[in-house]
Amino acid sequence: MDIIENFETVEVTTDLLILGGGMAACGAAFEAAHWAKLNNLKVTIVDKAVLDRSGAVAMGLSAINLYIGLKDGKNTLKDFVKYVKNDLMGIVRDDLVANIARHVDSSVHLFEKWGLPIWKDENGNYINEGQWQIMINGESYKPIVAEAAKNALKELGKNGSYYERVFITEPILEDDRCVGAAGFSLRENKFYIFRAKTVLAAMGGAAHIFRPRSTGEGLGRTWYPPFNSGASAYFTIKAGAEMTCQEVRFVPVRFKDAYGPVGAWFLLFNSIATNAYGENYMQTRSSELKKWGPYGLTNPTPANLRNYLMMLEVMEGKSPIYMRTEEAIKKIISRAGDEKAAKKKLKELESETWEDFLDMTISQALLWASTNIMPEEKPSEIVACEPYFISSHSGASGAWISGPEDLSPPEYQWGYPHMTTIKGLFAAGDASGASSHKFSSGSFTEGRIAAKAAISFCADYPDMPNINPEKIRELKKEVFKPLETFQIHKNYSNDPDINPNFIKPKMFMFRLQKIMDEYAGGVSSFFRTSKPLLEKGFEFLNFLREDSQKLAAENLHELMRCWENIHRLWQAESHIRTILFREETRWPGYYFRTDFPKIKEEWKCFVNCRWDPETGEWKMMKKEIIDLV
Ligand code: SFD
Ligand code: AMP
Repeated sequence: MDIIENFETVEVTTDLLILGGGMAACGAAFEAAHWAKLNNLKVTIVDKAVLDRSGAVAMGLSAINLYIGLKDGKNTLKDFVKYVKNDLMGIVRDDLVANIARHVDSSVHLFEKWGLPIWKDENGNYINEGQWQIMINGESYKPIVAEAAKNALKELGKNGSYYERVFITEPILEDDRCVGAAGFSLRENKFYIFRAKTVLAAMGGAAHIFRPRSTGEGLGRTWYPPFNSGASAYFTIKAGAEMTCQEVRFVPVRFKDAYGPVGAWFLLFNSIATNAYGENYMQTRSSELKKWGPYGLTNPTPANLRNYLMMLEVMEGKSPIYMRTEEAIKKIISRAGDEKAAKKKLKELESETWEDFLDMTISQALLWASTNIMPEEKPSEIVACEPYFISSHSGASGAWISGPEDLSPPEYQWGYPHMTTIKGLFAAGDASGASSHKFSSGSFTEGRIAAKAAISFCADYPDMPNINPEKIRELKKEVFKPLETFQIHKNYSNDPDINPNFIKPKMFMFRLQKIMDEYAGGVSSFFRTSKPLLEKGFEFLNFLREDSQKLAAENLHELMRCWENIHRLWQAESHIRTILFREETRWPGYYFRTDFPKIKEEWKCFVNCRWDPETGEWKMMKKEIIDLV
């Protein structure tokens, strides 16, 4: 009997299908429920995990990194757009950044209403970490937001539903329109076909494409969650959508080995980082910034240039690099007043600094405890980590989406806001590109904007599309093929992981990471790459693509791992192709093209790419940057 016969095919029909259960997806469900109720439409959300603790906010967060504060006149949208554009070295869509920013405050107010504790001063105002970031007690951030999304769906009665532990593998297209998705349950023998009038991709970014610093004993510890594995990029690429900024990966600077974020230290506690000899490299190397166009000379220095100055120190042998926590705390305490006030302040700081990690990167607190680090006494090492694909922080890779009618120039507007170039397919959060710095709040907000537009798409296209049954049979075969491969060949060797007839997903992932690390400028290559290296890496990637046909899974969990790695492979391929195409170095602290070591005016443009589902060919394109501010 064929393995697939063991799997029941479950067909779900809905109007709006939301893929993913993270910040963008929860925002989408919340907003869609309102409009769906008015139009008697169905909304369905599908997450590979459990909404309460899935995605990048699973562990919680200690700050909301995008809050404009429009009602208090704290900031202007124009200032924010300028800030984001500068941080990305000129490469952003002003229309998208502004569209998210003009709505984000209302999302933050909702979070507070739903019970998220936001730090306040004695006058009841939010406490800022930096100009755009506000502090929260955020260990329960995700359950709070997920509860609101689920409650909103409940309001729809039988028209609102969510599926958890269902892994989405493939888009389904009919006549150039996205009409659904295929997936499988991680707990039951069920194959899912979701048929929809419109689909919103919100399956997050991608980790574990480059070899992480944490290997061996530390494997699985990354900054971005290892369970975000490139599903959004894969889904939109495979649907034939135009992608943008696939070269703009994000290299975060983090506390070494446990990946604790640095923002609170730099912005709230005003710490500095130094090399091993106590030199503040942001000062000693400031002349380097002049080489990087107007971007290097503005305040704050773009994230990638902050990285770059640190990387230069490391390459000169001046590491370890330290976050000078002890100096920062000393300075704050010295301003406290008398001895009693100083003691009180120290206690306060002690709890704030530990909570910063306990709220979002618990392992960093564990590492501090296990290595006898008390931040008030001893500095902590920081490093530039392996690259990630995340457009919601200071990266930008994702689908090329239509902008809002009232803000976007015609070149950036072809239909419903936040719809990709494929009819009926929308994208938000890490899934949509060129609108960085949205973070948790902006991703939730973008989900809301995209879902509202997707609901109006349903109203304009009221007929439910059909899916060819032959296509469903083919998809089912394809999805479960790794289970079959394992069953056919498992008795050839004694070790289930080693067999000449197949490759297990873990080994596959290691090979992908090695290629990316050594040829596309990962940690071991000091983030440097070049045409010859990329071309060689591409050759190996082609072998890996051939071997993806031989992926084997012993059980449903491993089947998910197989598909995660196929998704990663496509993210990796689009990345290599795009880095190769852009013949300059624009973000030296993200990757450095040694053969084109400078920033060039002629490359002040987006690089977009598209995989054609008809021909299987890739096309690379330059797209104009149209500045609105
Ligand atoms: O400072 C499938 N982020 C921070 N944002 C902030 O606002 N403040 C902070 O303090 C932040 N910090 C931070 C952050 C992230 C992490 C990991 C840490 C620290 C340690 C960034 C935000 O979290 C991020 O911007 C948003 O969460 C992005 O939202 P979205 O919706 O694009 O992605 P998601 O939340 O990760 O959700 C993805 C969902 O997709 C599911 N999924 N479902 C079905 N099938 C598949 N094949 C799927 N693949 C994935 C996931 O399960 C998940 O539900 S600081 O360090 O930056
Ligand atoms: P991180 O902890 O690095 O994810 O950063 C959290 C927030 O602080 C993000 O909005 C970053 O852009 C910002 N940030 C982090 N470090 C700095 C810095 N040195 N200068 C300015 N902004 C920073």
